[in-house]
Parts: sequence; C-alpha cells; structure tokens
Amino acid sequence: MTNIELDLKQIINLKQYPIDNEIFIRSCENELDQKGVLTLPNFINNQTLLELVNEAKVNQFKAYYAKSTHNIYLTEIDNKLPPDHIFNYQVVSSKGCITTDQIPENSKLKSIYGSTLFKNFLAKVVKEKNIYEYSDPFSSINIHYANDTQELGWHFDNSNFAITLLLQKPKAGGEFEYVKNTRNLEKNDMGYNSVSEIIHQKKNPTKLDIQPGTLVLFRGKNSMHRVTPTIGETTRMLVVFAYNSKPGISLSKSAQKTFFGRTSDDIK
Ligand SMILES: O=C(O)CCC(=O)C(=O)O
Ligand SMILES: [Fe+2]
Repeated sequence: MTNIELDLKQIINLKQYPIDNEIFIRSCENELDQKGVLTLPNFINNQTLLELVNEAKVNQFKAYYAKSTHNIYLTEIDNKLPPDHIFNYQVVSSKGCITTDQIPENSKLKSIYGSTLFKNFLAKVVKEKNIYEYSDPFSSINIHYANDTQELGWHFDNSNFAITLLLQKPKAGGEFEYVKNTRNLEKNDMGYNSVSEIIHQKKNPTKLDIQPGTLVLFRGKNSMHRVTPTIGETTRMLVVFAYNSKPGISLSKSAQKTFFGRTSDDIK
C-alpha cells in the first residue's frame, strides 16, 4: 500500500463503504444503472469534511466567476430550427470555480482523487477499463461555488459520468434536480417532448436531497439536470472529480477560457 492508500483510511469511511470489495462494487454499479445516480452519504468522515470546507473557504477568493447563457444541449443555436424551438431554449448558469492548480498539493482532495483504490472503484462502477486524470493543470479537480442567486441551468453533460462531493449546502435552494433518460444520444433521440414538458413545468423532475460529505456518481449525458439558485448567504460548495477513459487528454483551450477564465498558456 502506498502512503496515499494508507491516508485513505483517515479520509473515507471505508467501514461503511468498502470500495475494494467486489460485492459492494457490484451493488453500486447496479444502483447507478437503475437510478442513473448513486449517492454515498458520509463518504468522507466529519473531520475531513470540516478540513475540506475550511480549505475551500480559504481559497474561495481565487474563484473565477462566470455567468453564461446556453441551451440545454450545450451547443450553439441551430438557425435551421425556429428561435422558439426547445433546442434553442436558453437558460442561465452562474457560478465560481477554482481549479486543480489552485488546490493545495497536500489537500485531502488530491489524496482521494489520485488514489488507485478510489480510481479502481470508480472505473468498475462506471464500467470503464481504467480512468485517467486530465493532462491540463485545471480540469481534474474543481471546486464550484454558488453564492446567493447563482445557479446551474438545465443541461446534458458531455461526459459519460460525473463524480461530485458536496462540501457545503446553502440554507435553501441549490438543489440538484434531474430527469432520467430524457434523451437517447446513441439513438439520435433528442428528447424534445420530455425536455419541453420539464421546461414548461408540465412534468416534475426528481429532486436529490444531498447532504455535505456525500459522494455522488451521476450519468448526465442523457439525463437533463440542473442546480436551482442558491437562496441566502451560505454558499453552495461542491467538488467535481473529473476523469477520462483515455490518458493524455486536456480540455480544449477555448473550453479552459470559458470555464476557468484562463488557459494553460497563461500560467507558464
Ligand atoms: O453541482 C452539481 O451538483 C452538479 C454539477 C453538474 O451538473 C456539472 O458540473 O455538470
Ligand atoms: Fe452536469
């Protein structure tokens, strides 16, 4: 066992979540398949949670805040479709973000993210052979901050799976809402009717009540989701652990600029 793996015992609740146990892994895989989402409450212990909240607060001043308008499919507008077509419907996202290079080297977030045990667990649950960190200095671990009124608008993810760890929950709002299998990208089904029903409030999404310390695995490629506006002065703080199914992948420079306000060229 490496030091990182030894450290993991002091970070993750391995008694409740034996992440190297094949039966446990299988049960996680099944739950993710069935629900499209897997939540593991108290994944990290209370001491670690306190430490990580503190660390996130200390580094919040470094956050790059951006407000953007985008469609639910995270693409450019399609001018061949009418402006009022649901494909072209615009929503707002506004949040702050700090990047891997802005998180201390000795942060427990880096111990978790880089741990072989953790990566093997995730890979099996999401049915990937292996998972790899990003090659650029920004994208692997991000902390998102949503202050009063900030939100993440309805969208489908580009990635096959997402892994998040909630650190701090606002007094109200900041709720994760989703609709399982709204579209089927593989079958070219854009899900216009379902998307439209949600947007026009003819159908209700599923709400996920997540407490701080919870690890969430989510398949957001075909399930539209959003985070409702934060209400009140307590910031929603959430860690995103991002991996690829192939090594050596960087986020494009233009995406770096959009998400982080700078590119890897700026820090050389
Ligand atoms: O903040 C969350 O809980 C979800 C984040 C999300 O959907 C995303 O980053 O794509
Ligand atoms: Fe998402």
